[in-house]
Formats: sequence, structure tokens, C-alpha cells
Amino acid sequence: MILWGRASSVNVQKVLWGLEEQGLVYEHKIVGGKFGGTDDPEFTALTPVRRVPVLQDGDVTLFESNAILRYLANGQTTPVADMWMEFGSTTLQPPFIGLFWQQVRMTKAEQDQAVLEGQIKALYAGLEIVNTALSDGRAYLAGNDFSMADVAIGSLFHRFMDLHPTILDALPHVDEWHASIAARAGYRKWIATSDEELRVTG
Ligand SMILES: N[C@@H](CCC(=O)N[C@@H](CS)C(=O)NCC(=O)O)C(=O)O
Repeated sequence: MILWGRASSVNVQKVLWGLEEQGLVYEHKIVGGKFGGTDDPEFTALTPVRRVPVLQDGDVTLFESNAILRYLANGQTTPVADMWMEFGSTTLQPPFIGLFWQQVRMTKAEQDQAVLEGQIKALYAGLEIVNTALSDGRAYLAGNDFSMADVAIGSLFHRFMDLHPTILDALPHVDEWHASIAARAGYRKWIATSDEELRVTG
């Protein structure tokens, strides 16, 4: 199995954590961002979108991080886990990415306070939905078993909590869930990492 993609990409981190959870052996090829390589013929032959991650496993080649997580789960993702993975992609990830770009990838002069506040509001609204779901006492997003939904959504948390350390203060169920997934080896190894490589100064 070969995973293509730089470990500073949140979508690659998600897959690295998924691989760790499944205890799979793989080769890691670092491409994308400052490492380049996404326009090289060897890479473009694998994916039409020229983005990371890409997973190769024998005859199977996949792009899209959530599809890769489902593949790694080997058919074990439930419809409820699938639902939360979609919610992560459609509702949480867009404001998270917007926030990250504003605060990490732009200079102070380029940042737009109104956009930033809009992203925080949207992200918070999404997190309130997660908080309500978890208030029924389930241990994980899709029930009492850890699933790829926890990986897909949980992989977003480290960076925005770094930027907004108090964001979960009024969301106790998300806070508790996050503390439990953040203790997992895969999260500590691949998600709780520095974003220094991506920071724009000024
Ligand atoms: N929806 C895709 C998004 C893939 C994506 O946008 N990847 C970014 C990194 S997070 C990328 O390849 N950027 C260009 C680069 O790293 O060179 C997924 O979930 O895999």
C-alpha cells in the first residue's frame, strides 16, 4: 500500500490516522505543498485532480480522503458513520479551512475580520449540532464504537483549537469526545502536530 501526500495536509493527516487505527503497513511518498510533485507524470497518472492524498493498493487507486477512509475501514463504516463523515465535509470543513486560511495562510494585511467572524460563527453552529448529538451519552460520533467518522471529523480539531483554545468551553459533550479521541496514538502522532510549515509571516 502506498500513501501519497505531505503530512502537513489535514486531508493526508486524516488518512495517516486511519492507517494507524487499522494497523496497516504502507509506504509514504511525500508530495504536495512545498515538496511539489503533484504535476509530475508519475502522480498525475494516479489522479486527475492533482491533489493529496492518494492511496494505491494493488489495482485500487483512490483520491478523496473520506473515500480512502471508507476503503481502509474495509466495509465496516455504518450508514451513521457515513452520515457524520458527510457532515464533516460539508458543514465543518469549509469554515475550518476558511478560518485556517485567514489566520495561518494570510498576512495580517490580507486578513478580513468580517470573513473571519463569519467562519467562526459557521463552525460554531456546526459544532453545536455535534454537541447535541453527543449529549445522548454515546461515546463516539456513530455510537459506542469508534469509527472513521471520528477520524474524519476529529482530524480537523487540533488546528482550530490551536487558534481558538476556548471554542469548546460551552460545548461539553464535544469537549469530552475530543479529549477521548485526542488520547489515541494515531491522533497524537499525526494530528497533534505543528502547522509551522504552512504559516505565512507578516
Ligand atoms: N476533498 C479532497 C481535498 C484534497 C485537497 O484539497 N488536498 C490539498 C491539501 S489539504 C492539496 O492537495 N493541496 C495542494 C498541495 O498540497 O500541493 C480530499 O478530501 O482528499
